[in-house]
Amino acid sequence: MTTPVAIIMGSQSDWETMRHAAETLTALGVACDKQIISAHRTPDRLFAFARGARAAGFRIIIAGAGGAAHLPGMAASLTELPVFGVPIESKALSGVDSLYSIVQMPAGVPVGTLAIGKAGAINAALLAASVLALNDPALAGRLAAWRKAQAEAVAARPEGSA
Ligand code: RP5
Repeated sequence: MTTPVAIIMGSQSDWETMRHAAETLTALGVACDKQIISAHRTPDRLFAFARGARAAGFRIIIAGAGGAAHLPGMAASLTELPVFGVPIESKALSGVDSLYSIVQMPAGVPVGTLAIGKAGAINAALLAASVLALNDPALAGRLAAWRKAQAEAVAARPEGSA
């Protein structure tokens, strides 16, 4: 049994955000591998990972990076697997730098870009699960149940409004 999703991130400091992607996938019963791969500090690791990702059995890559966030785009340049990019909320520019770095890919090398921070990490996992669920009815059922539980957890009226 191969692991379908690779979660890669530029630094240990990104884990606090990217753990939400891992936790969401785990809740849906989707196995994921987690690796620190920096486009700038460990370029050889990036090339080896991205060029071998399909052969390793991965089907989707979730890549989180902050600041000059070149990791998702460079990974996408080295593989035809779907790459979802999560902009990390950077200290200096609140993640706008990360967002712009990830979202403005040139035509021909796509990165599906999510929101900055925790919401983006969770949604990257949900999007990955949605894609995998196209060929996995059991996962489609778990995803539908996850959405139903989310809807049921939302109160009809705000607390303290009576
Ligand atoms: C990026 O630089 C990483 O993705 C991280 O978000 C940012 C800062 O990294 P550290 O200095 O915390 O290692 O490459």
